Amino acid sequence: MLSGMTRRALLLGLLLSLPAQAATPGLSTSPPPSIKASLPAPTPAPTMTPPAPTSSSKAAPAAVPGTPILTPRVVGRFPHDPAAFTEGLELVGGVLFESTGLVGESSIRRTNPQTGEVTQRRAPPSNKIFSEGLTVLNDVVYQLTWQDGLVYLYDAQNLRSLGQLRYRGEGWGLTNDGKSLIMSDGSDTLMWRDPDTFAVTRRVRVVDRGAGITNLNELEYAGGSVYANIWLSNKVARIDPQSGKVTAWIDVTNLAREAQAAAARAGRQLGFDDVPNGIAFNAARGTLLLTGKRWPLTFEVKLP
Ligand SMILES: [Ca+2]
Repeated sequence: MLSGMTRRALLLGLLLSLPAQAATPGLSTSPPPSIKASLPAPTPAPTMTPPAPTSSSKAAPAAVPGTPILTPRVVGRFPHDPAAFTEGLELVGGVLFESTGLVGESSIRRTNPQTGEVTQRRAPPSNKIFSEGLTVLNDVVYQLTWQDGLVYLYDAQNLRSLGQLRYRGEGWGLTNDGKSLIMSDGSDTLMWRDPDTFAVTRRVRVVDRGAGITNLNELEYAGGSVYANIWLSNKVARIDPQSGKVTAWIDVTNLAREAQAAAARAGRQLGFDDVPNGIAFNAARGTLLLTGKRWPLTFEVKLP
């Protein structure tokens, strides 16, 4: 018969042994459930993981809410020239302007947004030019070049040449806020430029929770935000133009998959660089038109 003291000692010994049993080598690498529950939810696709803060995860407590990830709702699908290596897209006055890249294939186009028909097309002055982003301001189309330091100006009504301006560095994406041109060059910085001289008037670094976001590509100014395709990803950043902060990520993985499937049905495969690139705001409908390089479709989407 055990004394009360002995029973308490045995019970205490049993209780003390439980944590030791739980801490077996096989379990020690998994964080306790309470820690897992406090980690951010898994993102829809690997490419949607926002870049980690450069200063290490210690600087980002799990309690800090992440930047919202939005999944667009498709409300329309339209044909898109599967040969178009899209570098710029903008809807003005019912005309969908498109710029396409690659040496020997570059062009500027006026297209029908409903049918995808190219109603007018112009090649750059030299067949060595790689065209990039485009925007339309005050009836003038501005079209960037990748590494030639030239922006071509065209009459938006008929694509008649209006000359050219020069800049330093690479040209990637272009849009405007009604007063200034806004340009990307593959870095994490957006540049505001004077439409008459193309001089830089302002620079803003794009950041998500302190980390610079590089590879900013095709741009669109809509509803007070700048939207940017992130090159070689299924991410579109929604950026506050004042602070440069990413206010949301738009996950276009489903659109990329559907474009890939549509291309496969037509007997071809999209390549690694046939990425989402092309954002045009339809102000009348409050929607965005999204496409990609050599995609057979342009999607009309609403954001949640
Ligand atoms: Ca655009």
